[in-house]
Amino acid sequence: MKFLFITLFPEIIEQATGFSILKRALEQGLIEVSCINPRDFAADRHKTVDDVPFGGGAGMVLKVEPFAQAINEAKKQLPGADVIALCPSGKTLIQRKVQELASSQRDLIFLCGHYEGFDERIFAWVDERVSIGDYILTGGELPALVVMDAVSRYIPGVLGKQESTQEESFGESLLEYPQYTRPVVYEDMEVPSVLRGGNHAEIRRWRRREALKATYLYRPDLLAQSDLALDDGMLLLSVVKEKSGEKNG
Ligand code: 4H7
Repeated sequence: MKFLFITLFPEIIEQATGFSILKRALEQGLIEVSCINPRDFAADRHKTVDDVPFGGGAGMVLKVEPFAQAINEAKKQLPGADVIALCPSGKTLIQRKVQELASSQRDLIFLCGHYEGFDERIFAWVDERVSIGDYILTGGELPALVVMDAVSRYIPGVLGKQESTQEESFGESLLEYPQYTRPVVYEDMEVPSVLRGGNHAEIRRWRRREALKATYLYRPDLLAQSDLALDDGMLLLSVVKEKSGEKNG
């Protein structure tokens, strides 16, 4: 899958893709990353990409021509790609959307604004607006990298067998169970004994209960979306009872 970033700061993208799993995926040719800088399409000798807003007001607005030309060039390089603008007015990214973007197999062109917003006319070149959450950032580069990172995990071969997306959080609308490694005791804190015995059915049940417990304690809103089996209901009930016992002595 190919990702093309339209950005005034390609160094941010180059820096962020040089590590760990994404670096390996690039080296293996499972993903490709490139950038187009709208400044290269600026018409004047000062390479101007922004201008004062019509109607007045503080700040500057990103000019439509260099950004539109950058998108046209991007579409020439990646025919059939989706153009996604990262902006606070976009639909909030969720895991389901990540899965959809990955399974569509279409390449992605990310349009990143910085400091200022876009001239509204640029959205005629955009297929969809995506936000990574309800907060304001200085630019769209970090959100675009977040989308690419999340999507890349679903591309076959990007994750090893070890790290697979099969039994993870949010796919199932539950948080993950807690994990431990050596040492068995650290500053009085002990690894739960069930994990050190070899009873795999017992371990599976403990992990399921802990996943339900974590979700109940930290993200109870997720329980409403998760479609639990009867066994899960029983485990959850035992968690709730345990918690109410702790509270009331
Ligand atoms: C596009 C349009 C994404 C990009 C406007 C981008 C948060 C997110 C940006 C803006 C982003 C997100 C212009 C909005 C300047 C803020 C003061 C860059 N912020 N800006 N305004 N949540 N900022 O995904």
